[in-house]
Amino acid sequence: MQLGQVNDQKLKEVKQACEEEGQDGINYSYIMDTKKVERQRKQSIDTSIFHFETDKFQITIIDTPGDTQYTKNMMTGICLADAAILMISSAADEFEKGFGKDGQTKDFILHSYALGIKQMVVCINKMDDSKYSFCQKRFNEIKKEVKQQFEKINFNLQNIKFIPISAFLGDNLLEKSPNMPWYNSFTFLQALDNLIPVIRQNEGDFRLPVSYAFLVGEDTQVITGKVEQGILKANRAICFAPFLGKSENKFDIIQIEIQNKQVDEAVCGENVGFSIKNLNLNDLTKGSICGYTGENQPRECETFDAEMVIINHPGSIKRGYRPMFCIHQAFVACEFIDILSKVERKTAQQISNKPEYIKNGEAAVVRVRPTKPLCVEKFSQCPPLGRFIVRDMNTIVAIGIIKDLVYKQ
Ligand SMILES: Nc1nc2c(ncn2[C@@H]2O[C@H](COP(=O)(O)OP(=O)(O)OP(=O)(O)O)[C@@H](O)[C@H]2O)c(=O)[nH]1
Ligand SMILES: [Mg+2]
Repeated sequence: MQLGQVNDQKLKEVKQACEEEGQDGINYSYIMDTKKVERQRKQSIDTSIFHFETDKFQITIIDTPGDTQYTKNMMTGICLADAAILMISSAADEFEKGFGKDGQTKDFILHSYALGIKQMVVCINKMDDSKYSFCQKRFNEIKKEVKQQFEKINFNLQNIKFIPISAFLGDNLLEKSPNMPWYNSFTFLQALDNLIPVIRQNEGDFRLPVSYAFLVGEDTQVITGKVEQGILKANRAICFAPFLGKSENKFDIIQIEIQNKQVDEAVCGENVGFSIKNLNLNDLTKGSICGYTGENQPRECETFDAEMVIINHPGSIKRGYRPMFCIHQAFVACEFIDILSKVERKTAQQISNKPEYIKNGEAAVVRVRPTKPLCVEKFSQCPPLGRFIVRDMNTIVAIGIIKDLVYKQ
């Protein structure tokens, strides 16, 4: 808003919606929360995207929901990001609730780390709240606790900035806040401009996990997602894995768009949309990977060997365990068919061969079989498609990377 990049049409729509609901003033969360149900419940449910520019960067904000009910949507949002912005409320009891056992703050940090986020801007928001009113002590206490959480998982603290803000009043967003003279570091905008661009894997086979696939008109299908490796070019034949159809798995790209502008190609890291014809949308699954047809096309796996650290499990994990694996845009239950070895956490050196079970704090290499069609890659070959989070009973059980895999014949 302050950068003047929310266009008039959008503002008009938001103002009108607030008026119709009899609200006092404008609810700015409606800029991102566009669905009726999100506005009714006053919380984000799905991820939403907004583009803006600073002097230095073109930035795409992927707003993810914070409520624990929508963790899957949060994860798919994080997978699309190069860096994360964590909004923490400093208001009385709100920080404590979010940071507590049933809150989402710690999970967000762990998810981001496991999904490859290396840089984070942590905004301690609502500094205007009446109880603590721009209080330095409150900021320092929250910073200290959150910092400890990053230290626990060995997140590089040099890549994290903590900023006290009031999103409502604009304090420390574009300009230094006169209400917090004790704070002498980056504003939010400066923190964004100081992010280090992520190194792209433009080399290598083109890979794009499908975020959304939908029909436009009668016979055109649009696919959206982030190019995770290689370059997407028009006039190339593409295919998908998993592909559930019996018809030919080969499609010509008609048009590529980035931020509603037509382009000839999209390099690694871009969030794009492209159109094709003759695809039955039911032939894709959540997490289908798009690549070029040919020798190195994406393929379904039969099993994969996963190196993981067990973070949170109340008992011992044995063969037959079947938790949920969250990998790029896919959520698939996978069975532990063999625990191949227990390894040293830091060095990945083998400690024991074929242990009976593994438990909290231990690291292991486990052979895993997906219960549904799934396409993944070795971490060494394509990191974004080779890292995962294991979830069970609404918590993160383990995080890890794929060391090896066997393709389906
Ligand atoms: N006092 C104060 N309230 C704020 C500030 N920023 C946001 N709020 C209020 O906090 C509430 C939640 O805001 P949202 O923008 O919906 O928060 P969110 O993090 O997107 O929440 P989810 O979508 O559920 O994850 C709203 O009632 C806002 O008015 C602030 O700087 N100060
Ligand atoms: Mg929201």
